[in-house]
Amino acid sequence: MAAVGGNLKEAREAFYARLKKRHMSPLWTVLHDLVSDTPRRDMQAAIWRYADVRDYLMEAGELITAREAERRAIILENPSWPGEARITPTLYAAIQLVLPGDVAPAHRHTQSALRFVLEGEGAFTAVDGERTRMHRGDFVITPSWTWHDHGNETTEPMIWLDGLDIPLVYYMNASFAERGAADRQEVTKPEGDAPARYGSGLLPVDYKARPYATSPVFNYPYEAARAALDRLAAAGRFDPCHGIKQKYVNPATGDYAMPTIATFLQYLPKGYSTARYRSTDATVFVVVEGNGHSMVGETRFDWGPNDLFVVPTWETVTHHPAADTVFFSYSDRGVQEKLGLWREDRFGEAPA
Ligand code: GTQ
Ligand code: FE2
Repeated sequence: MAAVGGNLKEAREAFYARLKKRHMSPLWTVLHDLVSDTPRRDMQAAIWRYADVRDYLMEAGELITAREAERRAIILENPSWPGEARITPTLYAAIQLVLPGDVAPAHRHTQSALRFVLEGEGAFTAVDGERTRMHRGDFVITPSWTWHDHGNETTEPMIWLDGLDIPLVYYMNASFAERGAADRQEVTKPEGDAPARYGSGLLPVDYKARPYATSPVFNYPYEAARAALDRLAAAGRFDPCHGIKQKYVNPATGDYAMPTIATFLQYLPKGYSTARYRSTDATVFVVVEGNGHSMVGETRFDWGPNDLFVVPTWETVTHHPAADTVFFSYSDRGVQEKLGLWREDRFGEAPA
């Protein structure tokens, strides 16, 4: 160092410039950004009000058909990352409109999708040869690389939330997609086959579950899930941070229903304010029932049915329901758990 005398700063800059030309860079200028003491704070909390999003979606319905759009959906982007189709670091959210008579043509891709129905009764999606009719609050899965098309033979629009692992797959650059030869895939199984075969507490005798497989049950109806929450609420044992919170699971493995997206259904009775909580999985919340507000860091979000908000990584959250409330939520928790990365902070509160 003595050799460079008083011009150390200039010598360093010159050195960095020479490194850059050779596609190299000094670790010590970026180490604390790369290996941060706590998760980055570059993601924002945000809320989308349903009435607002719905208006835009109906406008889209006048401007483009489902066939031309392939999927008529409006992406909810985290305000921190415009143009990136990300609502959290790894996950995507959009609101999709399927109008009466629409054909959202068959395609398949390596990205996994969840649907959570916000409005409408009885439109369908077909997944690998089987149709399922969808109702408000149903959680429906399109597994990776399965053919799927959507349609609506009812007289009312259907609107659902699309949750996909698009940013995760993009980051790993593992995207493949194919468009079907026909708009509609061939229906090869009767409606109700999957719930009977896999979703009734019974499995085919020689069924072999693969680790990390997507659940063979591809529609988790709200009615059954809601009834279960009611019974659990009556039994008590509320978690101070979560109230009653259940995860959707693959009945063959006991693991999350989807490999890349963990999904949850949660009940908070009127007046039950939750204790402070944070975790490393940035989470998208959908208000299925109820109204109230949440504090996400210092920000207050007032919410009602079908509003959607996102809680950033490691941001402290509390919920304050003014009526009996049900949340659907999703995050990359399952991925983080498998990689040994997931952490939570309950600020001293014990789980229920
Ligand atoms: O419904 O198949 O929001 O493939 C994004 C990609 C929906 C779908 C999205 C998709 C779909
Ligand atoms: Fe798709």
